[in-house]
Amino acid sequence: MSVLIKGGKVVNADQSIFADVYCEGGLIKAIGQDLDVPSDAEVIDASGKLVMPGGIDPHTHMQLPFMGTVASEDFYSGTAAGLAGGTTMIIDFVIPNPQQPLMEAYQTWKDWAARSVCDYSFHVAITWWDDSVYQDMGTLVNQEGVNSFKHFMAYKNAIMAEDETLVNSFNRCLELGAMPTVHAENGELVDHLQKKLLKAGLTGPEAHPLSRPTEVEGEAANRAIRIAQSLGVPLYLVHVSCKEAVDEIARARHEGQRVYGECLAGHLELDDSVYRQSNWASAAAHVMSPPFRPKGHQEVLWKALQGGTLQTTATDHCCFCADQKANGKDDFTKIPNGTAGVEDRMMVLWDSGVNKGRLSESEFVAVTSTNSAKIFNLYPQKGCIAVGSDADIVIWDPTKTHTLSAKTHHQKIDFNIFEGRTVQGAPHITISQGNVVFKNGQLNVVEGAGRYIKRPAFPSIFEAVQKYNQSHAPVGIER
Ligand code: DUC
Ligand code: ZN
Ligand code: ZN
Repeated sequence: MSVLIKGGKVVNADQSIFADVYCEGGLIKAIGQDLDVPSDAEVIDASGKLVMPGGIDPHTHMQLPFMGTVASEDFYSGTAAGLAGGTTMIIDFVIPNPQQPLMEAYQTWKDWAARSVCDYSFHVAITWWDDSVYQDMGTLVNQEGVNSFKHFMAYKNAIMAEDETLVNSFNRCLELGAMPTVHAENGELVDHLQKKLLKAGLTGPEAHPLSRPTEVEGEAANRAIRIAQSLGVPLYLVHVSCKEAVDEIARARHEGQRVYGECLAGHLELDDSVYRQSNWASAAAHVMSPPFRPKGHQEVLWKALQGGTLQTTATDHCCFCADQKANGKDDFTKIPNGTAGVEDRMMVLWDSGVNKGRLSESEFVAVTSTNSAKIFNLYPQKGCIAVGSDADIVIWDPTKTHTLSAKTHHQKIDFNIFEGRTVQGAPHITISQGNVVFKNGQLNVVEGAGRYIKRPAFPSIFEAVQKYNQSHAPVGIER
C-alpha cells in the first residue's frame, strides 16, 4: 500500500516545512513538492493540517498483573486506543516477580504483546539481584534489543529494588551501555506512612497522597541521581511529579550529569483535590503513584518541560476499573494503583501546551515523540518525518474539537481522568507502518500488526560516558 499525504505542514522537532509526504512499504519514501508517485497511491488531502511523527508513549502497562489484579487494558485494545489518539508506538514494562528469571518474564510479555496493533518495545524491570540477573541483562541488551532497565524504589515487599540492587544494576547498565530508569519514591517511607495513616483511621483514597508526599519522591530522586553520579552512569526518571524531584534533576543537569526526566499528562493537569471528593469510586479512580500533587506543582512541571529539565511526556497507562478499585474499599493501600491516558496524552498536551503558548508545534513534537526516540535509541527510525523513517504519522487537525470521556474513548476502562474536558486539536488521521489505521473517528486495525522494535545499546553516548569516567574518576577508583 502506498500513500501520498498532500498539502500539509510537515512539523518535525527541528523545523516545519510545507511539503507532501509519500509512504510506501511502511517507510517514508519521499518528501517535497510535485513528487513523482505511482498513480494508484492513496491520496490524502492534508491542507490545513499538520503532518507530524506519531506519538511515542515511553511508559505504559498493558495487562499488568499488579496489586492482586490485572490491568484491564490489553495490548490489542491499548495500542488501538493509542492510535486513536495519535500515538503510534509504546514502550511497555516487563516486570518480573522477585526471583523470577528475567528471560521468562520477558517471553511472557512478548507473547502478550504479540496482539499489538502498533509497534512496541520493552523496558525490563530489575526487581531482585543475583548472577543470573546480571547474565540475563547482557542477553537482553545484546540479543533482544532492550536498552533500558527500570527500578521501582517503592512497593516494599513486592517489586521494590533495594539500594544494593540499584547499585549492582546501574553498574551493569554502565557495562552494557543501557539506560537505568527509576520510579523514584522512597518505599520505606511510603510503607511507614501508610501504616501510620491506617492506624489513625484514615482508610479512604484521601489518605493516598498523604502516604506519598513530595519529599518521598524528592529523596528517592536525589538518591538515584547520586548513585548514578557515583557510578558515572546516565539516568532517566519516569513520571516526575513534583518540584522536589524537578529540582534534583535540574541541579544534576546543571552540574553536567546526564539525567533525563519524564512527566505524565495527568500530573501536568490534575491536582490532589481529586482524592478529597465525596464520591469514593471517583476518588479511587485517581489513585496512582506518584499521586496527583498539590496545586502549584503542575506549573513547575510545565516550566521544566518548557525549559528542558524534563524531556519526555508519557501516561503510565495502567487501567483498573471500578470493580478492581473496590478491592481497596476499606483500605486505601489495597486500591490498585493506576490511571489511563494513552489515547488522551497528545490531545491534552496540544491543548494545554500549544494552545496556551507553552510549547511551539515543534516543541510539541519533541516532547511527545522525538525526545523519547532519541533517549531510547529509536531515532531516526521513529520520532521524525524523514526519508527512510518508519511511516508512523499523525495528521493533526489543530481546529478539531474533541471531548474526552469514558463514554466515547477506546481505552478499556470505565473512567477517564480528563472526563468532560473539551480540547482543541486532535488526530485527523493516524498512519502506522504506512497504513491508515484511524480516520473519521474510526479505527481500522489488524491484531498482531504491531512489531517488536529492538533498541540497541547506546555506543556513542556510552563511549563518551566511559571516557569522561576515566578522566574524572576519583583517585584510586577505576571505573
Ligand atoms: N504506578 C502506578 O500508578 N501504576 C503502575 C505502577 C506505578 O508505578
Ligand atoms: Zn512507576
Ligand atoms: Zn509505571
